[in-house]
Amino acid sequence: MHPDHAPTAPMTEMSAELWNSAASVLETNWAGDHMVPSRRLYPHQWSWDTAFIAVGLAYVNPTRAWRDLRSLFEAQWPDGRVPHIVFDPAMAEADYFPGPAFWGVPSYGSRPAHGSTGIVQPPLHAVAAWEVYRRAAAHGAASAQQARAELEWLYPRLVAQQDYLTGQRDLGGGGLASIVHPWESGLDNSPAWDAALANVPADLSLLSVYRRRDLAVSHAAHRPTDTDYARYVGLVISYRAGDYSDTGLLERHAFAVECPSFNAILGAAELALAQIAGVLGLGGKADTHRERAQHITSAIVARLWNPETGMFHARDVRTGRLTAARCVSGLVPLMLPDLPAERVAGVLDAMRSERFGTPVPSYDRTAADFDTMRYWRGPVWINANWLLRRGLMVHGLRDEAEDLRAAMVRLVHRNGHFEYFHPETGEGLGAPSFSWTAALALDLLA
Ligand code: 9WN
Repeated sequence: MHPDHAPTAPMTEMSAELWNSAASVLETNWAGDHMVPSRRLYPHQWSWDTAFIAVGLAYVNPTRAWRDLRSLFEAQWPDGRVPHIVFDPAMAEADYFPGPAFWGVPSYGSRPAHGSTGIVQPPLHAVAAWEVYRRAAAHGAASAQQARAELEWLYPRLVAQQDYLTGQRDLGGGGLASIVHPWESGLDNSPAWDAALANVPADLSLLSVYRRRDLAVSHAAHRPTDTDYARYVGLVISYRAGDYSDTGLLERHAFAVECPSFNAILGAAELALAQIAGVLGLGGKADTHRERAQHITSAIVARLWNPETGMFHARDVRTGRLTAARCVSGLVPLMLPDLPAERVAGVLDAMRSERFGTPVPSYDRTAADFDTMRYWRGPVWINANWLLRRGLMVHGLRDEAEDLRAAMVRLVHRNGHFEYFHPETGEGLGAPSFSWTAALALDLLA
C-alpha cells in the first residue's frame, strides 16, 4: 500500500490490518489489464465485479480502476451490450465452464480478448466510474485530470449500455430490462428465479457432455446444483441458437424475468450518468438521465411491488406473475432516491424483520428452504449489503447505515476476504481472496 493512499481518518490496528490484507488481495488478483474475481474459481474478467472492484481501487490504485473499466468496455458489443465475462486469451478453455468456445462469440471492439459471453450483468459501472472520479482529486492534480479524460471516454459507452438494456431488453414493454439468464442477475441460484426456472427444461445429460469446472475448485454444497446447471447450460444454448438476438426472444426462449435489483441498479446508473454529464458540461443530457431514472423507479414500483409482502419481487415476464420468494434483490430498490416514502418504509420493515436482519442474508432466514451454505440461497454477500448500505444513506438513515457498515467490516476482518459468508456463524464460504469483498472492504474502511 502506498502511504498516500491510506484513509485520512486515524485507523485502529484492526482496520489497518484489514486495509492491508484487502489491498494485497487486489494486488494478487490483478492480471495485467484487468482484475479477476478469484484466481482459481473465476480466472477471467466479470462485468459487475469490475464495478465493485473499481470502487475499492479508487483508494489504492485509481489508474488500475480506470484500466479495468476500460478493458471491460473495450469488449462492448456493437449493440451496446457489455458482456458478463470477457475471456482472457492467456487462460485455457478448461479453466472455466462455460468457456469461450462454448459461447462462440467473436471478439468485438479493440480488446485483444478471447471473445466474451453473450449475456449481461447489472450495469453498475456508471456508479463505479462516478465513485472513482469523486476520489481522484485526493490523489493529486494528474489523477483528477486522468479521471476527467476517462469519464469522457466512458460516457458514450455507458449510455450505449443503458440504451441496450432499456431498448432491446425491455421484453415486457413496461419500462424495465428483462434478464434472460439467471447469471445476468449476478445472483445466480437465487430462489427469486425458482418459479420461472420451473418452465425451463433441465436436461441433465448436457452435464455428461460438458464438465462443471466450479466443482473441481469449490465445495458442491456451496454451489448451484446440477439441475440448476443443466438449466443454465440449456438457456445459453437457446440464446446462442438465435445469435444472442433479442428480437422475438419471448417466443423462443424459456426465461425472461424483471429483477428488482438489476433494475434498481439500472436506475441508479442513470443518476450517476446525470452527475457525469454535469461534469462533462452536458447539462441537457443530465436532465434526460434524471428523467430516465424517474421512469425506471416508477416502473419498478408499478410492476414489482407486492403489497402483501411489503417488498419487491421478481416478475416472470412470460406469465406476468411475481415470484413468492422474498430475496435480498427485493430490498435493493432502496438505492433509488425517488422511491415513494411508503415503499421505503416497507423495504425497511422487511430488512429489520427476522426474515433478514444485519448483515442481510441473500434469502429470507425464515423460509423453509433457507440454505446457510448454498450461494445465493442464504449466505451473506458483501456486495449486496454494500448496495443496501448505499440505500440507507440515500434515505438519510445514517445510524442504520453505520451499523451495517460495522457489521460488514467485522465479518470480513474475522473471517477473511471470502466470496460469501455463513449467515449464522460468519464462516467464510466459496472462494477465498475474492476481489469485490476486498475492494468493498477498502470503501467501508475509508
Ligand atoms: C457466473 C464472478 C461471478 C459473479 C456472480 C456470481 C458468480 C458465476 C459463476 O461469480 O457467478 O457468472 O460461475 O458462478 O454469482 O455474481 O459476478 O465473481
